[in-house]
This record gives sequence, structure tokens and C-alpha cells, in this order.
Amino acid sequence: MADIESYSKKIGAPPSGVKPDGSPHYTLPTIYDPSTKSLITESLLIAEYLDKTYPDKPRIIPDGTHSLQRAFRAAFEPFEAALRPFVIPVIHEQFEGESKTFYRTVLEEIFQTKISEMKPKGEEGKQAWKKLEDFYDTFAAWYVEEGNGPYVMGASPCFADLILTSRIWWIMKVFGSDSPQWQDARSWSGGKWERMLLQFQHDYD
Ligand SMILES: N[C@@H](CCC(=O)N[C@@H](CS)C(=O)NCC(=O)O)C(=O)O
Repeated sequence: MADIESYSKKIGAPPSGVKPDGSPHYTLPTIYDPSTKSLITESLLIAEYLDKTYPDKPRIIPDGTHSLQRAFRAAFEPFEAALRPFVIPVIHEQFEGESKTFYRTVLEEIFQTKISEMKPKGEEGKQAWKKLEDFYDTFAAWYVEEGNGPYVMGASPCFADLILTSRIWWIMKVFGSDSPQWQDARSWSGGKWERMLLQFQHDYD
């Protein structure tokens, strides 16, 4: 964590955005493609690059769906914002040494709250967690079953599916597969998201 900025600068990787103070924000993932000698940072830009450079491989942003994928991602942001106060304190505990200090400093600056006070507690906490499930139920309602597969476009996954399943996977990884948080999340929308995650792993591992 603490080395992302200096290492990105060293290899010439661009920032993915700006910090609240206006300075460049260097993040991962970054990829280097030796066949085109390209460095790309930021998940969506990486997906766009891979689709464009390797059009004969499975496409993650099929033609004509570019705007929809971006809209999906924008619609997902409020969920992401609501999940962060729950996951950040747990991720912080999993870091060690310099990265732990760095993570705390950056996140406390961004959220203007101490990490120890970030997690919503009591009744408010219960409702805030329930809101996460409601978000996913809304997304589930956008998946019109067309009989040819579990993904939003049918048989093949696209970027929108990856956004949703990767966050479900993240909840499992951050809290642990025995945690009450994961036991709850895997049941959201009648288990749809866990099934999609398993299907995705089955199809692409
Ligand atoms: N929008 C970016 C977000 C990437 C992001 O937040 N990455 C985190 C790690 S998962 C990071 O590099 N954080 C470093 C920091 O904030 O200093 C993307 O999708 O690539």
C-alpha cells in the first residue's frame, strides 16, 4: 500500500484519479502488456484496453454496451460507499507495518473519521448493513431472466457482472468464509450472487 505511489511513478504508470486535495491518486490494479509495451491503470480502462487489443478473446464490454457498462458502474457507487465503513476497519487490521499506518492515514483523511469510529454500530449499524442487501436486491431486479444464462446479458459475463460478483467475493475474503457477514451476503437475493460467483469461477478458472 505504502509503495503504490512511488512504484507507479518509478515504472511510469499513470494515476487513476485525484485525491481530495487535488493531487494525483495512484492506485492498483495496473497492468503492463509486454506485447504492446503498454502500461494501463484503472479497472475499466484495463478492461477496455484488453477488449480492444485482443478482440478475438471473450469480450468483457461487448460492442454497443459501453455506455451501459459505465452507467452500471456509476449506479454501483452508492453501494460501494455504503460498504466501505464496514470493510475498511477490517482490512486495516489485516495490514501490517508501514502499509497499516499508510492505509489508516489515507483513509482517515479521505473519510475525515478515525478508523476506529468508522463502523456503523447498534441499530444504525444493523440498518446500514440491511441497506447493502437492498442495493443488491435492486440490482437483481435488473437481471431479466432470458433463459440463456445467469449473467445480465445472458450466457456470457460482462463488466457489470464482474462489478457485482467481485464485491460479493470481496465480502467473503475480507470477513472470511465463516463470518456472519458472509453467511448473510451469500443469501442475498435468494443466493443469486453466490451462484453467479460459483458459475463464473467454474466457467473461467
Ligand atoms: N477506480 C480504481 C480504484 C482502484 C483502487 O482504489 N485501488 C486500491 C487498491 S484495491 C488502491 O490502489 N489504493 C491505494 C491508495 O488509495 O492509496 C480502479 O477500479 O482501478
